[in-house]
Amino acid sequence: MPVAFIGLGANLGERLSQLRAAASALNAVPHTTVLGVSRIYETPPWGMPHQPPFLNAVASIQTALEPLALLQQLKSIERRLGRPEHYERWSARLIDLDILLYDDLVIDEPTLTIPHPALPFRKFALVPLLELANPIHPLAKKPISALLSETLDSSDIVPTDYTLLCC
Ligand code: A4P
Ligand code: MG
Repeated sequence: MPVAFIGLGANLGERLSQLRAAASALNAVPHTTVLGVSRIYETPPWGMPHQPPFLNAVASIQTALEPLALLQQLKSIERRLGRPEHYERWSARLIDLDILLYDDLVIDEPTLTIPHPALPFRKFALVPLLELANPIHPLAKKPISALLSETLDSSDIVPTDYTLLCC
């Protein structure tokens, strides 16, 4: 069954409980099991000045859902956790769920880009992903560890003592 990596982020509201609720909801998605969860990191807002800091984590999942069906499930979890259906892109958020990698698939469609285009540039995604696995990025043709050592992102991301506690 395909393995995917999901980025979780929140910078509004009860960030920790929202991340935990999202991880539990992910484990309840049909035909999907959470295989592992990273530590939770406190991270400065990337590319979004004047916003509160984020909590970020990554979960690995095994899923029989096709990528677009998985994206619909993630959007449904975001809405159930209070994220409005329409919002300004890159605005502060109660919860954000992104598909970072889905096996070694490469998809470039209007509603879905895999691998997530910003993955190589974001320590807050690369570091927790690397806690779980070191897959080859199918476009860069390099492992995540190599992307992390090459990234210019110097942000100070800090592991917390919190865990996702989900599954
Ligand atoms: N979409 C396309 N590809 C994907 C994918 N691989 N995973 C589409 C998920 N969604 C994908 O995303 C907008 C649309 O992108 C979706 O409807 C889907 O069809 P969104 O999550 O609804 O909106 P957004 O999050 O405002 O935009 P975007 O481009 O997803 O932004 P990112 O990449 O999520 O970045 N700094 C820190 N420290 N931590 C963060 O988590 N997050 C962002 C947002 C910026 N800075 C951050 C963080
Ligand atoms: Mg997003």
